Amino acid sequence: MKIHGTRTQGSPRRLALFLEEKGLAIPFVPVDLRAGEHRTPAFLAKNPLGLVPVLELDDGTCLAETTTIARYLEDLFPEPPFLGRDPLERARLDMWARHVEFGFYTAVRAWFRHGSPLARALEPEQIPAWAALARRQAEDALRVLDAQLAREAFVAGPRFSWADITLVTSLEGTAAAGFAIPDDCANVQRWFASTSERPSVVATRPL
Ligand SMILES: N[C@@H](CCC(=O)N[C@@H](CS)C(=O)NCC(=O)O)C(=O)O
Repeated sequence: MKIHGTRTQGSPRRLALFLEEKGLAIPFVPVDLRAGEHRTPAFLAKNPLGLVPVLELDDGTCLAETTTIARYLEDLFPEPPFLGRDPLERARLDMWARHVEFGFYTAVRAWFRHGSPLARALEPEQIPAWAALARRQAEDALRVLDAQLAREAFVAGPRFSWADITLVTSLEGTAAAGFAIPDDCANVQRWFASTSERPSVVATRPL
């Protein structure tokens, strides 16, 4: 199997980091988003939404959506687990992963796409007011996570999980464009300082 998407960028990086943590190697096929490679007929045949990553199996079957791909890989390679060991842990991890993805990540992605000159190739009709609102939403989502990280070592509890992977990659991915963890989120800042040093995070960071 192979993963379409650039290993150090955005959502494909979530999978690269997950694979590093699991000690697995699956080849990545880089996709040049700025050149619009994800909108070509060949790519749209793999994912009609035109988004990376896509996992392509040896028989040509294609799976899109990063969390869906992570679940499939976790089913194939369960150890060590990042999506939960039993029904309650799976539900708790899923809840926090959704808080990160639909709360923080969705907002910070909208801020980036509508507010950063770096994203103009992806979002030709940038709306500055949308960026301003999304930034406030992203910061508010981080405040919810900050309260959780006051109680727990990691986003979903005592162990590093898929929720942490989504949070660290989206924070690092938008820092270069100017998104900063608010000053009143000391717990997120502490978590970020230690998580940024994990070997999997370092190994998948863009040079
Ligand atoms: N819901 C999708 C989102 C994936 C996504 O946003 N991918 C971005 C790169 S990080 C992309 O392909 N962007 C291209 C575009 O928006 O045109 C997932 O979780 O896989």
